[in-house]
Amino acid sequence: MKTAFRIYDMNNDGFITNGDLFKILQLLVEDNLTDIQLQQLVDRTLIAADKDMDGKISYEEFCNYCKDIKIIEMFSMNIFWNSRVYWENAWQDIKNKHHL
Ligand SMILES: [Ca+2]
Ligand SMILES: [Ca+2]
Repeated sequence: MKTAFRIYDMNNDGFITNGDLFKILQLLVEDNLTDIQLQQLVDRTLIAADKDMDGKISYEEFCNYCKDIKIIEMFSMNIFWNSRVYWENAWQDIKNKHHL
């Protein structure tokens, strides 16, 4: 879980912010989404995960959110980075979840 959180927390400040999420998703989706679509996904994810509404996702919020979306599966395993098929399935889940 901690590892997954660190992957998301690109600048290692202990919180996942809008900027962190944007960067990681940008890496993940490559050219499949425009920046605007990407930003919408980031915003929705933040709103969904940020329970105390301070605009960033703490480790606890991240854990709770992952229980819902199972995103942990793809970020907790390095398999994700090498497996295109695995990612595409996971991405489909995200799209369903967020009604994209
Ligand atoms: Ca951060
Ligand atoms: Ca928060």
